[in-house]
Amino acid sequence: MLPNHTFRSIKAVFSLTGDYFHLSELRIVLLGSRDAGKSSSGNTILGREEFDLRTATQCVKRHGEVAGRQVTVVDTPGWSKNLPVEYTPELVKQEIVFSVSLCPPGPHTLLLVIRVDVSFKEEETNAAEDHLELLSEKVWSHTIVLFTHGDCLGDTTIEQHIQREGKALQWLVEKCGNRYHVLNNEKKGDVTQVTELLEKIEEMVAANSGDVFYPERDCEEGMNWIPEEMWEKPSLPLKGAHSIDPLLLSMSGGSRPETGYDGSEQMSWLDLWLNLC
Ligand SMILES: Nc1nc2c(ncn2[C@@H]2O[C@H](COP(=O)(O)OP(=O)(O)OP(=O)(O)O)[C@@H](O)[C@H]2O)c(=O)[nH]1
Ligand SMILES: [Mg+2]
Repeated sequence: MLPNHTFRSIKAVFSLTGDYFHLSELRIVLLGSRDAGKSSSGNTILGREEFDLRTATQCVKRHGEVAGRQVTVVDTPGWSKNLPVEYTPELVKQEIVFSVSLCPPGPHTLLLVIRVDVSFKEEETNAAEDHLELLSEKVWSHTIVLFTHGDCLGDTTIEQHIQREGKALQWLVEKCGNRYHVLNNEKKGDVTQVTELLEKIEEMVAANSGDVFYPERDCEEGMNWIPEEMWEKPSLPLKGAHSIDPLLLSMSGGSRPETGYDGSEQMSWLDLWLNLC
């Protein structure tokens, strides 16, 4: 049996298209404050109206083929833009933590969604930091800042915007390894903005040696509600084995039809081998 981290590295299989390596499968979690543009960004990434723009109280998972990749996007409920994490309802915090388990064996990236048309200062930065760290401090190496409302930038470049917003936003962008991207969700037909984002994600995955994000057990108290079994899943799940999601679904006391999750994402040794070849 391979250790977990080896499995996760192998799972990030790169294929060669032209002179660029890309992942055949990408798993993305969208996080951010309320109204930041998370659902709109999910729609832009998938190229269709998959996410309802009405505020959701639960995670929603959708899937599609985008630029030759199988892309899974998990949308999450947002926090209050400038309020400390203590003010966020317990259920919202649980959904944030739950989001990463919706795309086993873990998302390739977490996109921290921030709009460029409203100011983002220290309070907003603190709120983003605290909410992301519900998922452990490891989260930063897998996070990309996704700026929305790119159409509001006008002639200003994103670099100028980050500079003008000040130290707090600069600190946050640096914390994310200076990884950022801008989307104009009003221009859904602009496929280039999406493929560029996917390439940035792939670059980050490569820099992380193919590792996907999976929080460690010893992280923030926010993770404590996750059942034992989730942490003790086999390092190489075999086809037909129970996925962690039905378990979590039963924990949450009901079905989540909107997640569209059918538990069929386990990977067999054969899948693994074929992907490697
Ligand atoms: N002009 C412009 N409007 C945008 C853009 N992205 C999102 N919006 C608008 O911003 C508003 C909020 O977008 P949503 O995608 O619903 O934001 P959200 O983060 O999912 O919001 P909650 O689910 O309520 O937390 C909507 O009215 C969108 O149409 C963008 O790039 N440009
Ligand atoms: Mg939304």
